[in-house]
Amino acid sequence: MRFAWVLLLVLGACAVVSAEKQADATFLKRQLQVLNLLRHLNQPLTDPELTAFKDSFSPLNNLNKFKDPAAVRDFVELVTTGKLLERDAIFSLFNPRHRAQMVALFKVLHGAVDYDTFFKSAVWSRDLTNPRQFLYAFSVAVLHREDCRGVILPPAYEVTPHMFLTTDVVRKAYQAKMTRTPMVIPMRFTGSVNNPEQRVAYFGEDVGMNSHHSHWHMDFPFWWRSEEFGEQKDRQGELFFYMHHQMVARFDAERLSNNLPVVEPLEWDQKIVEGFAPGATYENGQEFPMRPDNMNFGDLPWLTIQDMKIVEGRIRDAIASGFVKTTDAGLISLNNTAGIDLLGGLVESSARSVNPMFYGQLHNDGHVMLSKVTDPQQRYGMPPGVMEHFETATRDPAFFRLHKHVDNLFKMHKDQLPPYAASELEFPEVTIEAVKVIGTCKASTPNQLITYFDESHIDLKNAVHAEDQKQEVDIKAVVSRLNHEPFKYVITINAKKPVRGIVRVFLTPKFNWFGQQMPLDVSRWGFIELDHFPVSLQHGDNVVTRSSADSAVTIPEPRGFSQLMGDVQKSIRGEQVFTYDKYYRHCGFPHRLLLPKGKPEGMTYKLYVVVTDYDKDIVTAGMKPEEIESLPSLGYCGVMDGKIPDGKPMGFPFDRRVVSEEQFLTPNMKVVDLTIKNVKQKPIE
Ligand SMILES: *[C@@H]1O[C@H](CO)[C@@H](O)[C@H](O)[C@H]1NC(C)=O
Ligand SMILES: [Cu+2]
Repeated sequence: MRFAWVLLLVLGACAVVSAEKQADATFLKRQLQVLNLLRHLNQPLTDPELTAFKDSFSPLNNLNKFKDPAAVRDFVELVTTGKLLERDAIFSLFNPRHRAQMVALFKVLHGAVDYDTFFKSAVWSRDLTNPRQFLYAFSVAVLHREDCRGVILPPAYEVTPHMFLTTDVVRKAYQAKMTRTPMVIPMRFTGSVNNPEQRVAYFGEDVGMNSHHSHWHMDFPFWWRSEEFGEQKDRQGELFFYMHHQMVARFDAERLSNNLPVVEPLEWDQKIVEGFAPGATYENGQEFPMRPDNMNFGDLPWLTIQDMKIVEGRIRDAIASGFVKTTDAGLISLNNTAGIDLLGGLVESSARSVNPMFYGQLHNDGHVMLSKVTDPQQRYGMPPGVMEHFETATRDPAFFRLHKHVDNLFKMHKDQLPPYAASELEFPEVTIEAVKVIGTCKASTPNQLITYFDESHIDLKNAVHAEDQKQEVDIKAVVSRLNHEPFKYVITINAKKPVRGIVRVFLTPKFNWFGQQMPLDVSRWGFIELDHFPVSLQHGDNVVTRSSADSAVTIPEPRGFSQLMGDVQKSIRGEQVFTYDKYYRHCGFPHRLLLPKGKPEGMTYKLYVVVTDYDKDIVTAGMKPEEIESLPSLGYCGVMDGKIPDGKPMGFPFDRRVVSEEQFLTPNMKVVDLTIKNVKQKPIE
């Protein structure tokens, strides 16, 4: 459970309020139906209950059960006129036609006035629509419907395994299926030792991280119009900046752990030095294109490199001048803490962009340019590359290069803001006296943490067609993944009077690739946020203990499809209890990846801890600290509705320039060295 607990202090400490509830029969039934709906998504429904819904329900006969009957008619028209994307075509969210159809379906699903209508509409549309187009619309609807809170979507890598697995694994899965032999198939990372980039492939190809990234983009769709769909999406533009900024910082830390220099930003008129061979095949049999080394960007029929440079020039102008031009000839200042949110919307760009005609959609188009780089003029009918899907993009090292390019625009903006004044940094009542990090493994010594690689199984049942879904054999892929020992922070804080604070914890490599220590003003941009949490302090010394598992940026390992199905079925039979959490989030960095790998001989990092004033930072006055605590993955994924409780800019106080390191580090901050050691085997606890 998530809690910060303060020794020496019983009253006023943040207690845990678990948001978990025992599932009733209705919830269990719904959860089961959702799983059945997504099984063998590429094949028509066979489940008798769902097939009966499909045969008996028609949205046109239930128009009074939709908020927007016209939306239902529009989608039905797409179906009846045969305009929908073919089922075996490759759905791309970046393709305007594919997206418009998906939104048309989303409006039907999201606008159903009750759960029953929603679910039956989903069943009705499932076999009419392209499977991944359906999956995306359905998932976003589940994530945004009040009556679906707590419903768990099975991991994307088990619903659409082709998007995550290499071709050889899928082929072996088919062999296993044909011969009805249960099988565990090892999956290797792409590339070979001749390619230094392969040393960090375990990070870019981690299925949990790809899942986090794709869920972020479902929680914060760039096409979301809050006027139409409700939900304001508090600080969506800033989250776009910060979540991707953290992915890049995390990737760089991983590279340094593997003796690779930090990633270079892409430039539109320079070659893309590293190639990438995904070694994967779409469900329809088309191979994901591979990109040889040293390719140049090419003009697409509808978008040139020159267009990209012009749009980026306008964004740079806006940042440098401190003003953004609006469509009605107005100007909005960027010179404030809200500037980053505006800029995030502009750069992505999302439907929140204040002027998409003028500032374009730099980031989205960057994805498309990279996706189509091997066949820019579309002469050879190549399918989209991995960069065109949020669930596959991070496999390609170019993803991080594109995002470093984008991140540098945000840095340019942040560097223009005035550095924080002492009054904004200090918390005069509070002094951090000591910080210690303690691992739970037997071999651990204080301030030394251990990482290792372990194995994870991916259920492949959905990767192969099944004639008879009842007689399935167990087929799994086994992948190697980074993990770390559990640890806790022990922070001694002195308070001059009883106060509430927010503890913010950041990690950064101590040395750069050249082995030099970096000034804080340089290193700060690579800080990885490990956690932030509220704490109640009493007068005098307080020893605050916090478990790594409670991190505000990570989520625990999700349950696999089979396990989830088994748990639900057993609970329906009354053999076990199923609990659910209405705040459950699919978005969140996998907890396993909280720490960078480090080195076998140990690698030195710096841990920065900052305590700020809770009563100044929190903007959700009605919310208690323990309620804030029960919101998972706040740090990178914000909240699904309402306001993000912490009003400080994301990454505070390291998001702005540091003029003098000595003056910057006020007594409410503390830095300690920390070693991360990568060992061959999971250490004994
Ligand atoms: C930005 O605003 C600050 C006050 O918050 C001011 O001191 C500074 O001069 C402004 N910068 C520009 C470029 O206007
Ligand atoms: Cu992204």
